[in-house]
Amino acid sequence: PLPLWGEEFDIRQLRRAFSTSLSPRGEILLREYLHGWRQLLKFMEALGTAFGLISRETESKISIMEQHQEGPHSLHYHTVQSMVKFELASGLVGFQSLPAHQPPSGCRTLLRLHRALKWLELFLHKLGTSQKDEKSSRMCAEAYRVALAPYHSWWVQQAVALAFLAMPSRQELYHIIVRGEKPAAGAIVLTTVESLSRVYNVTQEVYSAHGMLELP
Ligand code: 1Q0
Repeated sequence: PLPLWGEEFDIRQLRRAFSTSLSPRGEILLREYLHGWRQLLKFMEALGTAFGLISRETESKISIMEQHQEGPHSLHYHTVQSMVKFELASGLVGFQSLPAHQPPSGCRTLLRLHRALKWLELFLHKLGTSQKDEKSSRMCAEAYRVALAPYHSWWVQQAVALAFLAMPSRQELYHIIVRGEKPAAGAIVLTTVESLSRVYNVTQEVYSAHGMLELP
């Protein structure tokens, strides 16, 4: 019933984007990282209007990062590490809230995506190890409670809870995610989880080393 999904979203592209975003020297390449997010956005957009708020919010965060990448300091927005170094040295991180005329910093914006990546990691891990009768909406909600809810207002939490009710079933999700390769479906999902979690862990270390896990 949802033919569009198959043509758009490709989990292998998603995995490739995130695994190539981690350079051999342990740097996170922002271009590839954001490319991975663009893939996820395709997925979300195909889920329909119930997910409009979530995809608009994601789009907005990706765009802010892209503006930094294309701005006058583009060279510094090559990797997560170079961005952190640059914004720290220039006083642009925004440890207290930034004045309204200043665009949101790369660091605080990436932090939002970074937390959401944890949600995805937890959710996909649940999906990849789930039994046939488990509910995807429940897997979503449990991952959300751990990874994102603590950072969201009550209103956002209510809106997200509603969206989860519109989540496709586990079987439909598998259908979109891995189309042809049914026998290995769980394995494909779990390899993706591994790439996501490597990237997540490196980012987490960088942010925690600079006391940047709670930027307003
Ligand atoms: C498809 C379902 C995904 C649901 C994931 C839960 C995320 C809900 C986030 C909703 C946020 C909308 C309202 C705004 C929140 C902001 O306050 C908050 C903080 O930003 P700020 O500037 O106010 O401090 N923003 C965020 O936390 C950013 C959240 C970004 C949302 C990321 C959603 C992750 C989606 C992943 C793709 C789903 C694909 C699932 C299957 C993948 C198959 C391989």
